[in-house]
Amino acid sequence: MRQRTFAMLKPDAVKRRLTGKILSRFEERGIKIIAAKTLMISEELAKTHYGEHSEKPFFNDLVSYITSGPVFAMVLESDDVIAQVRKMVGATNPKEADVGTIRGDYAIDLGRNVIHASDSEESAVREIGLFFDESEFCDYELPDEDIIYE
Ligand code: D4T
Repeated sequence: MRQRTFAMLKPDAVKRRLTGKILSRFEERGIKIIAAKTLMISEELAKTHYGEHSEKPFFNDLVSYITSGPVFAMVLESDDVIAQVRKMVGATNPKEADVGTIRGDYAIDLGRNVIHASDSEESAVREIGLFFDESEFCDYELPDEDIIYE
C-alpha cells in the first residue's frame, strides 16, 4: 500500500555532511521524496515533536540537541514506507543497530543517533503536519516506477 512517512536528519548528520549519503539510500531503494527542506527547529516545535517524551529524564537534552543546529526534514513515499524506513534507520541505540542500517553505519551514541523516522501511521500524519504544509508536497511519477513496482 502506497504510504507516506516523515524522516528528519538531526543536526549531527547535517553538520557531518551526511545528508547526501543518507538521502541516496532512500533514493536508490526507489523511495520517492515528496518534500524536503533544511531548517532550524524552534524550541516550541521541538517540544511538540517530542511531546511523548516530556516526562523523561533525557527530554531537555533531546530538545536542546535537536534545536542546536540545522535539521533536514523530509516526506517520503513508497509501499509500506513507514516500516521500511524504520528498518533502514535501525535501532534507537546505535550500539544495538545492525551494520547496514543508517544508525549502525553512521552513529555510535544514543544521544546523537543521526536520524528520526515516524514509527506509526498516526505519528507519520502528526509529524508531517508539524513540519510541512500541504502546498510543499510534490506529486509526481518516477520515470522508472513501473520497473521498481510490479
Ligand atoms: P527518534 O524519535 O529520534 O527517531 O528515535 P526513536 O523513535 O528511534 O526512539 P525514541 O522515540 O524512543 O527516542 C527519541 C530520541 O531520544 C533519544 N533518547 C532516547 C535518549 O537520548 N536517551 C534515551 O534513553 C532514549 C530512550 C534518542 C532518540
